[in-house]
Amino acid sequence: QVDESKEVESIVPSYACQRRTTLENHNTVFTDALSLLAENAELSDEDGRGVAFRRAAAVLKALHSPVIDLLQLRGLPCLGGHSLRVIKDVLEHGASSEVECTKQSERFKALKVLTGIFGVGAKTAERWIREGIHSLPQLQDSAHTLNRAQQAGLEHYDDLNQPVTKAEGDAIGEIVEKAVMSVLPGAQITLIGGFRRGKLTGHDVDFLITHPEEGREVGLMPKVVSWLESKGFLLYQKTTRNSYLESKDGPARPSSNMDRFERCYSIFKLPEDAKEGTKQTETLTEDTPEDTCRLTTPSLVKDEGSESTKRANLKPWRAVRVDLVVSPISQFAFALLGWTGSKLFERELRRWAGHEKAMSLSSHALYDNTQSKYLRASSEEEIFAHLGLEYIPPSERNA
Ligand code: DGT
Ligand code: MG
Repeated sequence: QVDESKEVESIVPSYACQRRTTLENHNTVFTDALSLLAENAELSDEDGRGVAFRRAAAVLKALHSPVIDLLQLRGLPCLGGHSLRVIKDVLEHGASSEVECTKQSERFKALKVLTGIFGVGAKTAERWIREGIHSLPQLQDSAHTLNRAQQAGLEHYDDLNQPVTKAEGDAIGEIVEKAVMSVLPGAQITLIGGFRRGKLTGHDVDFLITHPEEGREVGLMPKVVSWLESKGFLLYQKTTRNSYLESKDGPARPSSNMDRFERCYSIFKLPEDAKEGTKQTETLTEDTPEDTCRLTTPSLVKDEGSESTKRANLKPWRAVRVDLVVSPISQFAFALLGWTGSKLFERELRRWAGHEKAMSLSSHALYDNTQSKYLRASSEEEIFAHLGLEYIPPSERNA
């Protein structure tokens, strides 16, 4: 008996970064349920519970067949009592009562609507809900002054809540490449985030920019942003020095060459014809009635269904969230690994590094606490090797 459970456990190792998780998920009915509870926990400032549900979902995503019996789960890691109850409920009744209840709760619905605004986090949404604001019209009627990001988020609410396709991501890639090449020839642009993992849609498009000569990337971001702005491609942008290092997950103290790490959160104005251009080169034009789709999607922000709203939505462009990150070449491999995701895969990599190897991993560096030194790497493969992990390619990091 004991041996048998050990056998199963060795098949599914407990850290997500030790497993290969493709996009082929045989257990979506369970993972959707667990992900929704994770989301609800995260929106309710219960990160611990959130991670527990995410880990449970990730284990089911890594299985090679659908779960049809609880006995199949014997010996699997990361499945706590609560997650098992949810899975059992789904197995027995086709749905989890807790999930259905959460989905229908006014609080969850309001949190979803409000955090659906770019620039609004769980804390802000929570505060508004306490004041009785549950919807976008209520927010607009309230006396709240929104910051610049939130104003842009509200203005482009419908577009930003519509998934970004790979074709749109590629079209934006071409624009970003043009911008970067005209301000720094020789620079390199890499698509990161979910699209690098092979996802077909995403909530944004993420790019990592570097230059093969260390130091040449300094000052690049403002130039790229100016170029994009001058061509009318940006509806909103905020450039920051990466503050991730100061968070609890980063290494204790950044070394001086880390100060260059810059990030730009933006909202792109993607012309419809730019998108069509990429589509044609990829698959020949497949006539997706995207404008029609947008027409029938009722705008939550504006006066629903009025003729003027419909006309306003018939615009020749669409708003898309785009994140740009610039990294010096010496940190490129760490940035690439850190920004490819998934979020859980990243979290598990850092947990593995800290708990199993006494190392601190960030998107900038890997520090070995035992040897008291930084470990260099010029490829993701080298970082996995430093960590004593088998290399997992991006398409298998979909934990
Ligand atoms: P999506 O966009 O919904 O398809 O999903 P992803 O996987 O592209 O997620 P996204 O765009 O939020 O972030 C991409 C990856 O970048 C994510 O897996 C973790 C990482 N990441 C996000 N924000 C930060 C940050 O502030 N600092 C660092 N170091 N990494 C971040
Ligand atoms: Mg993304």
